[in-house]
Amino acid sequence: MPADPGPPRRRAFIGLGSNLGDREAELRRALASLSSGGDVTAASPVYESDPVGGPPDQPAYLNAVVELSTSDSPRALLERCRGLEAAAGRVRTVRFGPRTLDADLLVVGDERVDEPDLEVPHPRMWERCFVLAPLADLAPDLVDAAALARAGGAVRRLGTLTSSSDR
Ligand code: PH2
Ligand code: MG
Ligand code: MG
Repeated sequence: MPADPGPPRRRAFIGLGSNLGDREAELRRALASLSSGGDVTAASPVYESDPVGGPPDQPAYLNAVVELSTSDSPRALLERCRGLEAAAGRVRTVRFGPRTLDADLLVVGDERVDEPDLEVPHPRMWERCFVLAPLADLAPDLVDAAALARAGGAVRRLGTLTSSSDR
């Protein structure tokens, strides 16, 4: 009998952000931890941007997007995101306040989830160029130039996460 192929793999994207502590190290650690799951296929370049929303006088953010080819459910991916934030010692005080690590599930194939604690695709991703710019690098089929222009705002592209020698 042929082996059960298990649940199908889908293309999923997780957005990472940090504006507290060693921001680049936080993103690097999150990528390494996700990669240990064996289903990461790509990581975008890192982008720096001014904080959108939240209290005034916050440090600038670093953001990146990680691509997976995964059989995990959206709920399982949300749990992985929460695990990354907990490992980064994230403390939740004010909404959109500064954070060592924010890990947001953006897209899981063409699945739609609308639950109190989980919405997929991420409900605000199309308004945020700090999400769309790195996502467009990995998935130009999902984010075209018009979508990027509509998001507005400014991001500065830095180097890649996998190596510091190219910064
Ligand atoms: N995340 C937020 C709120 N504002 N601004 C930038 N530049 N980058 C972020 O990741 C970000 C933000 C809430 O998740
Ligand atoms: Mg977020
Ligand atoms: Mg979040």
